[in-house]
Amino acid sequence: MNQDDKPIDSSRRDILKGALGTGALAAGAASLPSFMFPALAQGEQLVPFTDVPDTFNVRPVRPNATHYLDTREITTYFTDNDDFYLVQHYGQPEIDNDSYRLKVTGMVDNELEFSLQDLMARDNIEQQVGFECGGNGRRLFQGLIGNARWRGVSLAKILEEAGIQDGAKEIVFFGTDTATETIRERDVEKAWARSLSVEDAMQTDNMLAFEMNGEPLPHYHGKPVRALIPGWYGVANVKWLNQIHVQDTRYMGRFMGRDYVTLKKENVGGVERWVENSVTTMNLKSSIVRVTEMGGQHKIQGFALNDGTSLESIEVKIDDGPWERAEINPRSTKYSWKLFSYDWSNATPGEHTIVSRVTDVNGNVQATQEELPEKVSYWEDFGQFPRTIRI
Ligand SMILES: Nc1nc2c(c(=O)[nH]1)N[C@H]1C(S)=C(S)[C@@H](COP(=O)(O)O)O[C@H]1N2
Ligand SMILES: [Mo]
Repeated sequence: MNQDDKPIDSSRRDILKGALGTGALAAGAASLPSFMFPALAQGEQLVPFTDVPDTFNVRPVRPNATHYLDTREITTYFTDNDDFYLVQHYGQPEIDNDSYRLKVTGMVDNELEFSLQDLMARDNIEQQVGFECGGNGRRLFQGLIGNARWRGVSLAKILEEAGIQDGAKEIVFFGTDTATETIRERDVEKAWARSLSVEDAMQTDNMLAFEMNGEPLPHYHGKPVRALIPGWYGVANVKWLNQIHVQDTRYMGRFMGRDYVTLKKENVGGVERWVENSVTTMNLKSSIVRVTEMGGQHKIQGFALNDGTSLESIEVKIDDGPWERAEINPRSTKYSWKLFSYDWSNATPGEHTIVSRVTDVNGNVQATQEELPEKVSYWEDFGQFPRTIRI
């Protein structure tokens, strides 16, 4: 294992949590490079955002509840398993490792069944992958987000072993979690599921993960096995995975066809139309999450996420000033989040508006909210996010 891949000592995070807002001491932090998002050093303070209301409240993890981070507290490259955001729509099923089975069914030459042991015995792969919920956004100050080191096995190799038959179109991933859905006035029992086209499913980086930051996949994150589709919004990463089904029709379940569906105005061959799309790969996005001050020197920090395309730059703009390049954490990998840091010299007392934008190597630039198409619903909130602070 690469030394850089080691999760940061979780005790440091605890220190930081205790220190936030109190200006208390966090030993050793001052010697870390700025892009490490060190815990607050002696004399270092968080500068309060004026756009975060005092009533904004991040609750501790509770069973079956959505959990979001206080992004002002992002100080580690890997998110603690205990603080990594949580979204589940049908609850959090308990699965016994010994009786767990994953089936591969449908239009395959060989239907397969794996125990957890069977999966773990295959060639393992490990990747750093960060992702956000397709419903993440400014209303939660981007809290539905996390970055972790995942271990598992190749999805494509399992599908190859099963042998996808000609004419197959879609791979459906079923979770163990079920709920009663009322559809056209009828109550039906449905398992949580998402699908991918055969082509998307066969991408070599896709994995079935059973470890998160060096620990067995935690219950709330899909124990014992989840799909992990790097570069995609979190909704693709089906937790408590128990069946992979290959079929020749589109899968039209709620989380493909109705929820996690963005409605936006687009030009369709010269005609302005309202278009619906299922959320897929992550849009190019960055956001500022914290500002610190020490000895009059300010630092602006944030993250970027996208579909894995290399980045050209992340820039920061203060008030009506020019775009200035931020430093991107060099330990970033293709699918990790990219933390950035910008040294803000000579910040003047008063109210300021600060914003970041990310540009990829293909010249795509994160747009302002105003430049983006007119949109209904909060899915895919990836426009620039100006923040306000008081120095
Ligand atoms: N089985 C199952 N998998 C699921 C979900 C779910 O409700 N059930 N929610 C999805 C959504 S919308 C997101 S954003 C991610 C969140 O993963 P996390 O809770 O591990 O952060 O899980 C995805 N996988
Ligand atoms: Mo989500």
